[in-house]
Amino acid sequence: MKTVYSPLHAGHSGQMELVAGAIVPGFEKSSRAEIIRARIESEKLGEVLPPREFDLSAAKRVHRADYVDFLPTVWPMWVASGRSGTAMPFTWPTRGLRGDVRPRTIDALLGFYSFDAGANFVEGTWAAVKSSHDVALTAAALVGNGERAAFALCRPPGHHAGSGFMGGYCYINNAAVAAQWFRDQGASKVAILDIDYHHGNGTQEIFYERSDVLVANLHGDPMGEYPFFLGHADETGAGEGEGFNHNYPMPPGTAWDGWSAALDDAYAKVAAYAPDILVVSLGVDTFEKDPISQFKLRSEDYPKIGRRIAKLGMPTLFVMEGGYAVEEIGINAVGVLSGFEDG
Ligand code: SP5
Ligand code: ZN
Repeated sequence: MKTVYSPLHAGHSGQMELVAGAIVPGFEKSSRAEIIRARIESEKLGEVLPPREFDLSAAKRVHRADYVDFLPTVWPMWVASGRSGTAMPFTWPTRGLRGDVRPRTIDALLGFYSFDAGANFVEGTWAAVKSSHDVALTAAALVGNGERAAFALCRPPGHHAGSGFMGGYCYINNAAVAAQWFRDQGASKVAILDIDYHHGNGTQEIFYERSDVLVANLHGDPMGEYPFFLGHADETGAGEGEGFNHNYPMPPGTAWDGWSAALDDAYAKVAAYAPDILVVSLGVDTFEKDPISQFKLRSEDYPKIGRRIAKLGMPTLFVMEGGYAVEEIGINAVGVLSGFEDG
């Protein structure tokens, strides 16, 4: 399997995040991508290619144009307002406030275009976000051109980013952009299987009223887990999209038996839908040693996931999402990909 990777991700580093009332170094750090790439090389998974540059028209098919155009302006506005360090929001237009009037200053705009303080900017963030988007589309094109599968080693991740907002370390929803790109290239149906520990709220929101992109999501129960405000089992789609969104919220402590039962159910939903293309939002923060998550998958489980997905027999694009146990992130992520190759 070929991998697409860009070194530009590394400019998105040194950012801080708010955890339990303290500002701490971000969990979503650049060593994540480097360790995965090193593992791809040591396991000889296949060639590692640079991305081609794409314009932002594909991103604007799933995100609001004003949101996409805001992203490259964040750091320059932050600096122009006399700041340095990490740009992050501190106020949001929640219920009872005006969320329909676009404000003018950077502090207000950061809140206007986000749902949490988890998508921060440093100087190299926009270049990294753009490269991650290019990585996803370049890998999508490999699958579009007939490869059985490809791996988009995206960093930063994307699945929490919605049509008009960032959050949860995510800016552009790489998997959603790729899925839409496949549609625009002529695929009639695309399925997205999101196996990151956290609910892919952005992906769900983007496709919620559509029947041409099926979304299945396995994740920690939002009653007690981030992103808290979406991802319940009763969210099944709306309008045209009714019946085309499937959520599998699971309790803390879920290990292979419970998790793989949910995967089997999602597998059946995807198989019955019979998409032209499968996009896998690949997070490995389901791992037992993940520092911010509560599932108990073990390293030996990841190849089993890959083999199971391979049995669907669909052209498959893997898009990297979360996973914060940096020491094992290469073993686990490449475990899924190698399992797919064997399956
Ligand atoms: C792509 C992705 O996996 N995003 C995840 C964003 C999670 N943000 C919330 C982190 C909450 C951290 N809680 C830390 C508990 C440490 N013991
Ligand atoms: Zn996650």
